Amino acid sequence: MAAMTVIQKILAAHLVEGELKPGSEIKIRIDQTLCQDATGTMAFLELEAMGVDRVRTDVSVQYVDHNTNQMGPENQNDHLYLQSICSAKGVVFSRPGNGICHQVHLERFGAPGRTLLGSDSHTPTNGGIGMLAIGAGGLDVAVAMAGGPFKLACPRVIGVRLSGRLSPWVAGKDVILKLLSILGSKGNVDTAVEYFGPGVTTLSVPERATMCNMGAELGVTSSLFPSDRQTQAYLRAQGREACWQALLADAGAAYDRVIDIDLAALEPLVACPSNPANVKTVREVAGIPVAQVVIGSCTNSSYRDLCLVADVLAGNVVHAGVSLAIAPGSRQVLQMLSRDGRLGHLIAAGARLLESACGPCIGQGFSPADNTVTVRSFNRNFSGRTGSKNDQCYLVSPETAVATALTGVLTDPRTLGREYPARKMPRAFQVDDRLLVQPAPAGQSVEIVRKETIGEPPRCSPLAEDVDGAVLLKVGDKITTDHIMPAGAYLKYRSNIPRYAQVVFECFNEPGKPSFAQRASALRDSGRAGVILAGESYGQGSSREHAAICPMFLGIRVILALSIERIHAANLVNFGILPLLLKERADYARLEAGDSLRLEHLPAQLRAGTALTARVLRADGTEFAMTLTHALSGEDVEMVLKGGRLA
Ligand code: MIC
Ligand code: SF4
Repeated sequence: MAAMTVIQKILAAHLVEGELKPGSEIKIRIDQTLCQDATGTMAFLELEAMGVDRVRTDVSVQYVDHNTNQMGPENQNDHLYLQSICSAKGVVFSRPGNGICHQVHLERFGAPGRTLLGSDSHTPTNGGIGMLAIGAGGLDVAVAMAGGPFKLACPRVIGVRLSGRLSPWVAGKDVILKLLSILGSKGNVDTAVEYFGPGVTTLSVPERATMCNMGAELGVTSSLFPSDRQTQAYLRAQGREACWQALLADAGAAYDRVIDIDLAALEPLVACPSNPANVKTVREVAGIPVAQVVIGSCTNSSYRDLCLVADVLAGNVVHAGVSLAIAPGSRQVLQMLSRDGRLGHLIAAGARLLESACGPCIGQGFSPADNTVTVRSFNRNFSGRTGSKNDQCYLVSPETAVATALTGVLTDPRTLGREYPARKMPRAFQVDDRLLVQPAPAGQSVEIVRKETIGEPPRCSPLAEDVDGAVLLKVGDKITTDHIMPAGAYLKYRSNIPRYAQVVFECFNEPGKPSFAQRASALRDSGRAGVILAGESYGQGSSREHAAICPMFLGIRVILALSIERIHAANLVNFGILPLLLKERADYARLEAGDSLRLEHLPAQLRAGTALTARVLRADGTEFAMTLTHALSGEDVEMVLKGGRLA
């Protein structure tokens, strides 16, 4: 047998259907699933709609970490529903307060060599311990919970060869920012990243997890580290050594492409507004006045990260011009900071402590003031995601963030002139699983708590034989799911589709004019199909299937784009929206909002191959024909024609 990468080994061990050839469609068995509350409610409503009694995975966990603000009853309505449905269906429920899904999963559940499917795009965080962890829409995760395989394009594997050792004040975050500067945030669909080389052993599990976490910003299917002695030591310290296995790439394993990174040559980096791949050295932008620093999120809120932050803050007070907020990634992290006294340093320094949850990362509080800079240890800085319009959000390591909090200006931490606090991993983490609620035994009846804000997943009608559509909106490249479906203050409407749909594409609405939602529903009610026209890399970012469900609810049936990101494309198909690709930029350029689009004999065209013809009728009465393509499998075609997976 040919030499294999770790990713290929895990795929081979889980292959249910297909051939391990890059680009070809495969189905794999899923060992574990993870859901969070902002996507989980819909996933469980979908599981119920499928009539599934009990999940069939080895482990499924539901976390409450996104919707914890509780401004109004909606959030806790979701929590109560989730806790009861998890008990009934055999799913572990991680109570609010226990921490952010990816961090807690890494601590308490993830295992090398196994597969994890999560209804959150940063699920690959668990690649830090050699797990093949993939983000997907809630419906795909529901299918996996029901025991169904997960369908994906077999990824080509990019090998990132690490050599050397990080210098003081340079962090795992800087490595992934470097990789983002090389690979960019688009064009990496159906690719996976595997780290290897002599530098790997110098990186601790939390650093590895940070790097795998932000692989999501590359748009890759997954990122993964081999499982080695570091992994073993981490799992031992979590009291879980039994799940450890060594997992290394075979000598001579062939990567599709190899990227070399010398850890010793790296310096502190920063992702500038408003894309995670807009990377510069901190030196280049140092000195910008900063009004707010936030340390937390699933990227950088581990015990290791917060020890570093506390040690730097010890004995100091945060700069007078800066508001510093800190959200520990998990209750374990918070308990350990409390036990070792470091929590006291944070409090004394004036840090504003937030609960162990996503919080400001998803616009739940701490929105920055107008025309001020916010510096965050997070993974995304898409425009407006902080909850403030025209925000200026910079993404950095905890090292750079804490240095900045002390000086009040964006600061290269090496210039603090201080000794770098020792980075030692604990021999034993403080394990306390009492906020993990085990499900009721199979067969025991459980009352499902279904308050009135818990809706039903909306169904979609079959696609017509001849689709008569109109382009409602023309948007540019790199449109994220945050553009399509804003979170922030609207996150609490995740279980109420008619309400949430009112803010689809809100960022493109103009004052005094009908909103996108109004225009789309008017078109839908006239019996025509809504069409969105987009450039490259449509649907970047989060896995939220609401970016498909809510447009579908408003009558959007076709997305015409130059390219579409993996998770979003799958979500579109799951909810009956046809993702079509424009062959040429020239076609994108000549189409305008207001144009009519006719797709005749659509089922026959879709079944016949990957190219299809559309007729465009311009507002001025002129007409032209255009060739479009699609990347749908036979199964996808039938599903989208029927109106999606639930149909
Ligand atoms: C995000 O970081 O955007 C989220 C919120 O975690 C999303 C999921 C969601 O929208 O609920 C993600 O990354 O998938
Ligand atoms: Fe939560 Fe932010 Fe991580 Fe998404 S990226 S899971 S919102 S912490």
